[in-house]
Amino acid sequence: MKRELVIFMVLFSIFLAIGCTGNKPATPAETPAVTPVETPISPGSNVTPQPANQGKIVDVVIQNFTFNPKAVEIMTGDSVRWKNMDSAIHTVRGPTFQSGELRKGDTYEFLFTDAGTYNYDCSIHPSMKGTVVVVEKK
Ligand SMILES: [Cu+2]
Repeated sequence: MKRELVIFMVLFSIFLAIGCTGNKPATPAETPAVTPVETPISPGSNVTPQPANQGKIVDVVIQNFTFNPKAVEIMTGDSVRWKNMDSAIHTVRGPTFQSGELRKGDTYEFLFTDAGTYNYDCSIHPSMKGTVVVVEKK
């Protein structure tokens, strides 16, 4: 609620500032059909509340038959998101996770909840290897 007020004030200030310069021709008709995106917080019982302490997402790009970066270090609760940028199909195969076939542009995301070192590869090209090191979040 407070944030919305601040946004409104900022927008209003900008509106005033533009109005004061007065030396610019009016911008071409703006489309008034912009509907604000309302996301009401309903107490629906089927809505799982987001954990307050959400981890970050670390990106790994699959390109030229290589995981890049080859090794990432994250905290428990963080996720790794792989994205295949090759024309070739790749997968991400680890001890506790397994993606489907990733075509160009496809992503696969896995949330790591347990600390440890996870060596993984591509099941189609097992010479492609990578490592995720998960450190216990204090
Ligand atoms: Cu591959």
